[in-house]
Amino acid sequence: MKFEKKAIIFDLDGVICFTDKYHYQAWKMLADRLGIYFDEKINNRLRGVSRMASLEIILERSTKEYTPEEKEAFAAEKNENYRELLKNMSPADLSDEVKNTLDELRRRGYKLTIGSSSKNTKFILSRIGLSDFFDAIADGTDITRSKPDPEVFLISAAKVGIDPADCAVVEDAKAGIQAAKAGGMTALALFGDAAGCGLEDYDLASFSDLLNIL
Ligand code: B16
Ligand code: MG
Repeated sequence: MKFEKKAIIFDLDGVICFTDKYHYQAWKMLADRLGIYFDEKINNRLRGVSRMASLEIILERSTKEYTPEEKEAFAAEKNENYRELLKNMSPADLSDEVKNTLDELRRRGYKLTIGSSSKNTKFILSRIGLSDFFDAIADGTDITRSKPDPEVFLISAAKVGIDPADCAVVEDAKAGIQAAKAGGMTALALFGDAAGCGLEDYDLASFSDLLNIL
């Protein structure tokens, strides 16, 4: 199968690089401090979900009610833990497969952009040495509605002036696949709960499988 596209929009966490373990550790530190049960299975539900929506999922197991101000403080505390952990990342966290595939896609003339829910997108890209690589970045700082709303992908496409119908989105989260389809884009699922979710246009066997279908 071949997809005729002009731009490829990449999710960041779970597609370009893997920050799951740092999200997990940072949320776990907060949950332990608050005495709330939290495990890797619950963490899987946080993929592609915004920071505040993630906090609400964690607080489902809390016996206490918290005010909006307390919740803001918890989210800020988690983010401080998380950013400290992200300092462990380096260009070694960008695999050769991802880098070589991105380079080849660029050589083939595609616009390459990011569409991530994360407000830490630019920091993560700087840690893995991709600060200046992408043609455009749309992230958690640009949007008011998180995936499965298509806002982040529509902004990313608009930044490079490409019609949504000419964009393919690469996602590891079902919420991201839903967002791509809601935006009128082609949805390519890679790992996570995106793969086999039933809404995707194609299941990628690996990141470099992009070179077979584009
Ligand atoms: P932050 P993506 C998402 O990034 C993560 O998958 C999700 O786990 C996280 O809660 C969300 O970003 C917000 O991240 O707290 O850094 O703003 O997969 O959309 O690249
Ligand atoms: Mg993701």
